[in-house]
Amino acid sequence: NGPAPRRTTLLGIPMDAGTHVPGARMGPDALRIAGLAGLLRELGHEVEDAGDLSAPSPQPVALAAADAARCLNLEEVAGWTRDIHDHAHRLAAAGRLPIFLGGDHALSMGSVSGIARHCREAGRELAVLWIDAHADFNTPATTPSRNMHGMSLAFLAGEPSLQPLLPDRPLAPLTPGAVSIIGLRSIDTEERRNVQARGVRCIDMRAIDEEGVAAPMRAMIEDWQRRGVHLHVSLDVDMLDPSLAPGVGTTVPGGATYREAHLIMEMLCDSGLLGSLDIVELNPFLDERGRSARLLVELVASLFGRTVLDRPPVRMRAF
Ligand code: Z70
Ligand code: MN
Ligand code: MN
Ligand code: MN
Repeated sequence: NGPAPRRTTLLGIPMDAGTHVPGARMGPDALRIAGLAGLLRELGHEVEDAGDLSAPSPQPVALAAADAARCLNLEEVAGWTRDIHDHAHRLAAAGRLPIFLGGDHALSMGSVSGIARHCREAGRELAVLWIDAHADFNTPATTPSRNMHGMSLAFLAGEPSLQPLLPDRPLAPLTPGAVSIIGLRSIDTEERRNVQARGVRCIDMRAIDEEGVAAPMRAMIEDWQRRGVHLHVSLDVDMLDPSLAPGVGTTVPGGATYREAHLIMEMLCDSGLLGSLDIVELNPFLDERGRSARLLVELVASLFGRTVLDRPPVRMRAF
């Protein structure tokens, strides 16, 4: 009695232009070698592997000069963002459940904006769950690193200085109520101001220590179900504790345990709301014998319906 079969499409995005640490471009193949497609099929889902996007040519971006100087590989990231956006929009419009295999977290500027455009056309509300040690809410003016993977959520929330990344595409900036971050434990001083000023819902590690993941997840899921959203999950590997998932460029101690991570995935599966997924920041060059890639694939299995035992149908509260 697993979840309904889904029509999934794997899209590899071998980019690491969003960070100064190279290696995430190897992520898509590591996830394939760890058995992602076979596992989804075993769980009863249809899987189409659309292969990898090829690296786009750098594209001009009309950012203010001072801002442009604060963005590493800006033209490359712009090229990726526009290409990914178009693919994401097309896949969602075709009724697929896209799984974007990263690649660094800057790819979500394209994936989420493309999904948001589809949702707006389809009259669906979009909610985004950002599973991450970081908030990725820096702007060119606040970034301490110039790495654009630390700006992706700010862009998606409508940060004005970054909007020229995606010209000529109907933009649907995410409202604060549409974004939730879980796993947060590393935030820069000015980035914190950006997050708090926007009123984004944050479940940080302090909250997880005090309440676990089940209670806050249940509250969010009930809210999303009431609103009937398309849920986009953006899974940054560094949310996990580095002892479990060392294959990532920016490890932060004190991350989620194996069981917390699986429970989040199981609850998301039971919600029936998942509409699209990013798996980002896996850096196979830094991994230990493929264990981070394998753990990610196990987590995706939980997200797509693997359970220990059959469970009675989830009865969600009636509204
Ligand atoms: C820091 C910055 C970041 C991911 C690191 C780190 C950002 N706030 N994001 N790893 N996924 O440089 O902006
Ligand atoms: Mn293309
Ligand atoms: Mn991130
Ligand atoms: Mn992160």
